Amino acid sequence: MNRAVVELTILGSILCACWFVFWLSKKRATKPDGGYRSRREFDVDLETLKRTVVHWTTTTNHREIGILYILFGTFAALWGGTDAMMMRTELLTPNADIWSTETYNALFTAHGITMLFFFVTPVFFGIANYFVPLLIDADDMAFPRLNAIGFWLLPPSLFLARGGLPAQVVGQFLNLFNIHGDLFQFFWTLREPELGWTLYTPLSIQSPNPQVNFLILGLHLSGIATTLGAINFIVTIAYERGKNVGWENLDIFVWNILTTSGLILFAFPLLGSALIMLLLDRNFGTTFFISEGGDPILWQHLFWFFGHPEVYIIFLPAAGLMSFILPKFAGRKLFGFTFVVYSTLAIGILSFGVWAHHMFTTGIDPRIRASFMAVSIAIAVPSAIKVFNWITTIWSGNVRLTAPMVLCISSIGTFVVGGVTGIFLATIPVDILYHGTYYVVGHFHFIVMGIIPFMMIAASYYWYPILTGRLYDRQLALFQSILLVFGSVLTFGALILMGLLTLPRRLAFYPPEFASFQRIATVGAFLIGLSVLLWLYNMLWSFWSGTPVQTADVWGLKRTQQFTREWQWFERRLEEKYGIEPTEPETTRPSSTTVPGEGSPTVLRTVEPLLSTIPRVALAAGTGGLVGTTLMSGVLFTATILGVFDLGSFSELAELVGMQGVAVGYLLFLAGGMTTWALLFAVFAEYLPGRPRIITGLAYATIISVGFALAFYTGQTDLQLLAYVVFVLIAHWFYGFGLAVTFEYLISRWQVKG
Ligand code: HEM
Ligand SMILES: [Cu+2]
Repeated sequence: MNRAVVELTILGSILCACWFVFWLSKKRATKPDGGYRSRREFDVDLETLKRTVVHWTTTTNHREIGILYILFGTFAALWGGTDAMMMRTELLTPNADIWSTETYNALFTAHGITMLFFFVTPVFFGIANYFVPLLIDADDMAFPRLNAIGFWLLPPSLFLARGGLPAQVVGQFLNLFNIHGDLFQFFWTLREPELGWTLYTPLSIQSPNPQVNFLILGLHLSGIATTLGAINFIVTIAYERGKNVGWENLDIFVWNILTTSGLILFAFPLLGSALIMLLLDRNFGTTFFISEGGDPILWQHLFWFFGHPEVYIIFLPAAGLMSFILPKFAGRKLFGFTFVVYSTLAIGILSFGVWAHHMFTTGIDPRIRASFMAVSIAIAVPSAIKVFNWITTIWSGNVRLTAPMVLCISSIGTFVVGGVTGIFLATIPVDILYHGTYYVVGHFHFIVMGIIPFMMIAASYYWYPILTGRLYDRQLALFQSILLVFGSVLTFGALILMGLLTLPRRLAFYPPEFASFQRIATVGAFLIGLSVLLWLYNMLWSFWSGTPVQTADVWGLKRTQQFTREWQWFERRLEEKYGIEPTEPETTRPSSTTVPGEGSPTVLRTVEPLLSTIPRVALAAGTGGLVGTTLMSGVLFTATILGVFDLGSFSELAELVGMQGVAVGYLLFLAGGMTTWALLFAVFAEYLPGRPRIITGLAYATIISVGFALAFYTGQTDLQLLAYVVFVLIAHWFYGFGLAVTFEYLISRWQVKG
């Protein structure tokens, strides 16, 4: 199949559908008097169109540039996502029969580059552009025009980086109309590069595809754009803070953007230099990265000196959003705020000292390797500090399960999986085994998918009222979030499992025994795709048709004193523009306190009484079980003497655990009666019929006697069988009686609600 045409068609169709949803929702949006708009109100005249275009292309307002960034990043995500879906489609079958192997190579290269450079950082820059000035009480960014330049460099760099694809399609159209000639040579020679996002030398030097040069230039340009943005954020946060905003009360998201910008400032210029060296090697005969006169490994050092900090450049803003949004729905402020800030700064510094963990298998000096292993494992500590603080925030909070909260909680889980698999990979022996396998792909996708887009989507829901003045469809959002989490765990969980079986990555084909794993991963990926489309639909449709906000305190943040500056700004604006008066909540409580019984009702406080009862309930059940089994044993012995029950069958119980003997079997029986069955009774007694509890005990015993009768049946027939069944039943009733009565007595004596 012709991938270039297919890909552009898919992308084009998604964009057209987006436009259609947007248009339709506008048309359907009711007017204040309840009626629909007339057709005339829709027609846009040329003048307005021109004005809008000029306005949006020349704006220097931080909020508008923020929106442009977000739109650009979303477009890139759809493009990179289409690449991902096409890869997963190829991997449905063991052979490379849907696309060619070359196409697959081009797909993962384009996917990685588009996602990392053109999706993640632009979207985070967009969010930061919009909200950082509001959060620090600044009028705008420090350099508004630089801000605009930073954004407008991005579309040309994306075009340079991915121009191979449209060029290929144009070439095919020219062929269709039989147009040839030197002038158009360009369209037949450009192909999407097949190098991997790491552009490893010597392959990237030897590749004859001229598109590689454009890719290098595009990446260089995007690096300049990113560095400009970072400088702007640093200066804005340092110098543009309002009167009441000091370093001590800077919001956590702002801290993260500041650290990220610092990392960018040191990492991206280095990438820029390395890219220029690569360009010189390719076109002007220098030998930086060539074996004769240079060293291909040098590229890896330079690239990963940028590349590892890049990992944190894309992760830290997501961590900032988590630390920012999670407390709002946990009803208490972030636990251990200062620790989270210091952990962010520590990550920022340590991230420059671990790059060689990507090069453990290149034959570098083992002593150097060992020290890089140590630092790589150490960097897990600040990340773990964050995780513990997030968990504690939830633990001591009063959780509201909104869509953003579902995404926050899930992200903690996926981040832990991504992080822990990363610590394994940082260990040299493990890395030697799993380097270049799906284990690596699974590991990093648990992060690049499992926290980065999750948190972007959480933020899009959380701030949607500020961005649009309307509410999104909350039901759909909840469904979409759960689907996204489910799809991600399915896809990338399957990848980790295939990786454990050491399936090599970056290949369009694989041994047939991996087919079911691969199919599961593809199904999961399509679920992710579907959920992203649902998100897009929700965002676009609610833009015109969502319920307009009636109050600035959409999330009830005032109640827990977390009505942060961006919402205060929104409140002022609603009042100025629409005369919506600020609201006051009926009750407020501090967002955290050490006084017991005050502050938000916590998970801890609801769980605590339960926790303290568990040991006593268990003890009561165990004692009840002992009394019950003792009574039951009496009946069983009687039955044995009468010849309707065979004590020998206890030895079968012993064989189950690999031992022998009737006595061992009997002890096991006793233990089971005191633990498993007794505890099950304690848990489910509530749901069984019958009061007082003796009846419940008898009902329970009757149910479990069926299993016993089957398990201990030794071929009795006729009357003997009847007697066997009757004895089993009576034995169990004794058990149930002893259990229930003892249990009831003990828990009422200890005054536990059982
Ligand atoms: C819809 C969700 C996604 C799916 C189904 C997906 C799928 C894939 C697949 C199949 C590969 C190639 C594996 C191989 O053969 O080696 C890959 C590689 C990669 N993906 Fe994703 N991906 C997704 C989202 C993302 C996101 C959100 C990012 C970054 C923010 C990302 C970054 C990367 C990178 C950097 C590579 C490595 C490319 C290379 O080997 O050069 N992916 N992905
Ligand atoms: Cu790294």
